[in-house]
Amino acid sequence: MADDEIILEDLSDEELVQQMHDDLYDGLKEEIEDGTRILLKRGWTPYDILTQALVEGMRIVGIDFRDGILFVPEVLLSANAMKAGMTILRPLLAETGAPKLGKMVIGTVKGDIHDIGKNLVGMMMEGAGFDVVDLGINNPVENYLEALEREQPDILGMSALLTTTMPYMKVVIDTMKEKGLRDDYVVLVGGAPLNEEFGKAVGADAYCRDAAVAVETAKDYMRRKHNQLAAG
Ligand code: B12
Repeated sequence: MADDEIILEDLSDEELVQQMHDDLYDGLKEEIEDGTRILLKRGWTPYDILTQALVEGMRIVGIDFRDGILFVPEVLLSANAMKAGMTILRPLLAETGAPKLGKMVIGTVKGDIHDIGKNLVGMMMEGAGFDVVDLGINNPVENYLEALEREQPDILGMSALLTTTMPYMKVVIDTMKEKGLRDDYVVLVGGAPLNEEFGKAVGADAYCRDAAVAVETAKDYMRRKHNQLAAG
């Protein structure tokens, strides 16, 4: 054992979270899995682990990626480590026993392979009681339309992380309009480069900054839908 090897169990919560940021940065999958399990054992909620250890760690990776300190292969390792942590948390988030609120189809748009944020939104929506059908990455408009037809969801969610792919959301929404389908669904959009104004401009019902806002917004729309049905 190297002298400087760190025993995760021996760290305080604060030190462990800090160490997990470093391990995520270094793309250390097993360490992230261990850290996630230790925090769970210490009574942390899956949501706190997600946001404080994993998402915050990825935010730091993002800064150094932007600044040319980290490159794609390294960030891929970080992403894999993050996903390993999310895999442990997913069943716990989905296990809340919340009553079924509705159904969502979600996918990353054509040309874009970023899926961590989309997966996180899917997990949180499941945890809140939505059935989630995940179309994965790089989805052309046909995939969305087929899934809407097949799954008859209440909500369509689209994710984009690149300024070059986010305009594709408008292609999907415009096609839905052409086919007379737009008003049958609540369309939520998200991804780091988007904002409220963009959401409005492409004709989405709402832009959601993060997974927690996505859940609240989705619940809100479902409440309105039920009230309308009750009134009508
Ligand atoms: C990880 C990462 C990668 C990984 C992706 C791995 C994976 N499986 O996802 C890899 C290494 C593959 C990658 C590749 C590339 N990347 Co990249 N990547 C990132 C990075 C560092 C983190 C993204 C992430 O996972 N964040 C963590 C999650 C939790 O946050 P999030 O995605 O924003 O999601 C949250 C919200 O946005 C929201 N949300 C997201 N989706 C949705 C959907 C709905 C419906 C709702 C309601 C909400 C919602 O909720 C989420 C949870 O809270 C970002 C940096 C950044 N600041 O975003 C760059 C970044 C997005 N990448 C960038 C670039 C340039 C690229 C490449 C072009 C690099 C290259 N030269 O090849 C390629 C493009 C590949 C492609 N065609 O898609 C740029 C984009 C710049 C721009 N303006 O367009 C960024 C911003 C980095 C930078 N500053 O330069 N990348």
